[in-house]
Amino acid sequence: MAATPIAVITGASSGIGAATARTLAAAGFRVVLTARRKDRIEALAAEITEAGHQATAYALDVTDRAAVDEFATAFRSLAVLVNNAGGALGADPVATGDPADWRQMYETNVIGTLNVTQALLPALTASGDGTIVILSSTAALSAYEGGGGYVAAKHGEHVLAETLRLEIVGTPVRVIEVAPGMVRTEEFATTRFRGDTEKAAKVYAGVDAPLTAEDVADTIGWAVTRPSHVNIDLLVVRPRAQASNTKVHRTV
Ligand code: 8X3
Repeated sequence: MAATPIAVITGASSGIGAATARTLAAAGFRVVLTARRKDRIEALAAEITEAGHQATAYALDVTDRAAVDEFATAFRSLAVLVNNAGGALGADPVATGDPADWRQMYETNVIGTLNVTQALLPALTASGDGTIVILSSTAALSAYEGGGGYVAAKHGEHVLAETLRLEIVGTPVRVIEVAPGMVRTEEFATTRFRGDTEKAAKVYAGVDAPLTAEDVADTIGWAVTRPSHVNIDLLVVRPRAQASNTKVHRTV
């Protein structure tokens, strides 16, 4: 019997990462959940296991290269890596944005993805049929006022995906970028506004209906389960009420 293919998901403690873990587990992958918050990924792994699927949890900070390298030693062969860890900090204009925020966003979104991808690329290649998913954002494709360091970091992640695809063509690994627009998750906007739930709620005010984490997980699951020779280079997914980063239909 062939071994169950393994999928590693970073940032699996909540939102799109957690939903993707559930989706890929249901699709037949043994999912390895990573995030900094061990209690959360352990609870999710238990939930997935109880549902009759295979899941394990491994506490990991993607910006800690030594820890990422240590984690990678567990894999000789890997089918799927979903680089989901990342996020936004602040919505200040360029004129007043905090360089520390910019640096941190570059560190988590770009260097985090680079660390995990570099460390697991040998195992993805060794599988003979590997898939790397990079969760960027529509912020990776065009700018918006107040997007600042997040837009810059996500553009960096987009370029990482494009460049890697060019460099590894001819190897049995595909690179899929999924770029979601407005997604309402438990934490994204609250983290961006440092716990200010009122400001966070305004992001989605009057929007019928923002994407959910499950909507995005569904697109990831679809892209990952296409036949091996089909590479979904870039998948942009937005709610119907959002026509661009700056054109959102609101009822209030
Ligand atoms: C999330 C989309 O519009 O907040 O990546 O940049 S947005």
